Amino acid sequence: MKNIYVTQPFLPDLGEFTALIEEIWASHRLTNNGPLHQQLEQAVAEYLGVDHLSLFGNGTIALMTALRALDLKGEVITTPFSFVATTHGITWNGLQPVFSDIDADTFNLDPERIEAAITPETCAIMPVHCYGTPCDVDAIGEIAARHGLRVIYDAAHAFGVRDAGGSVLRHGDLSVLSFHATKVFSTLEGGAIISPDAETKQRIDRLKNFGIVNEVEVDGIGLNGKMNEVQAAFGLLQLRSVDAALAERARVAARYRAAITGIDGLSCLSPGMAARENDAYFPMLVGEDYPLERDALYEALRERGIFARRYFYPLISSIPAYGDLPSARAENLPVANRIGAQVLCLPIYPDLTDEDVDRILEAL
Ligand code: T4K
Repeated sequence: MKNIYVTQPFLPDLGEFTALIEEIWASHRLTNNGPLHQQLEQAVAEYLGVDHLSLFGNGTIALMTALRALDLKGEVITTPFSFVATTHGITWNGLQPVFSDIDADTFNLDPERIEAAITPETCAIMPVHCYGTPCDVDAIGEIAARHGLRVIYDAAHAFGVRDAGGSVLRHGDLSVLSFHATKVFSTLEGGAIISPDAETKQRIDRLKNFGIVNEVEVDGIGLNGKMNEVQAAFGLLQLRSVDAALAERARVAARYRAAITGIDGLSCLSPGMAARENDAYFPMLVGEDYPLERDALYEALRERGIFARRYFYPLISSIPAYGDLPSARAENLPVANRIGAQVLCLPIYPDLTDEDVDRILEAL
């Protein structure tokens, strides 16, 4: 029986990709804001309904650049329930991460706990729209305004997610996307920063290109965060079928949800937390009423060729680099610790067939 992994990227037509690669060959333009990069930047911004977007070579460099662009010093309040890149981006900027607990219904930062974590050293909040579920952006925005803090959303999971007012990426000072191969929309590796205005976008575009202004001027300490033409070519083709891919993800999620509500001890996030969801992940919680503990279920599924993943276990606050921080103590993060011990992300991707889903449900 074939193995089923937590995700599988959907690939564009190889003939169409080859045609674009031939264009790249003919032009000899491989990177540094080439024509396909320019096309993709505009096309992704249009698709998402945002005005100012900068493409990046990956999401982690985009996170690092976003924090750098705001010229921050001090502590950044963030979630322990995410991929390690969220906190690493903070630390690579010489900033101090401070972990704050999550909400049990959304798995995103709990605004009340953010407020309690603020000190005179706090300069910013970095929430994550975890699994693509929007954060409580109004409460976070209000807290940030009251305390004079910047907000940088790690929106790595939130491609295409909309709330009642439009793209969820418009909130905060900056939002950062990932276009990794495992994401809803991919450029092989890739990412983007959404800026509120043209001036901020220009600062970010310079920072991702070493700080270069022109042949003789370098403004600030930039890095190399650029996306190349091959990545952009892949992205242009992916964008054409992203709506179809989202529809297929919704099909899988609906099938899981309908069945899982009938299995004692298993629960999943409520649908409808965004006006438009992206079903980037399908997390479920393995509760006490289920006959197996989460890790035993994870192993039992593996034995059946089903590679679900424990995103996000261990918590970022539990890895050696961060485990000694005062905010990393388990008593400070009771909800994140509980969810981290119970969560299991089931396979979800456009090409997962109804038969595959039924095989997974049968195993559960
Ligand atoms: N912030 C958040 C909240 C994030 O979740 C991430 C990335 C970032 C920031 C950083 O963005 P990037 O710098 O990555 O753009 C994966 C991804 O590598 C990572 O991008 C992602 N989050 C994280 C949640 O998941 P792994 O170590 O679990 O990936 P891996 O290699 O085990 O892949 C999972 C499964 O996907 C494999 O079993 C098979 C399948 N797969 C994977 C790849 C890479 C494929 O079928 N094809 C592939 O090419 O981290």
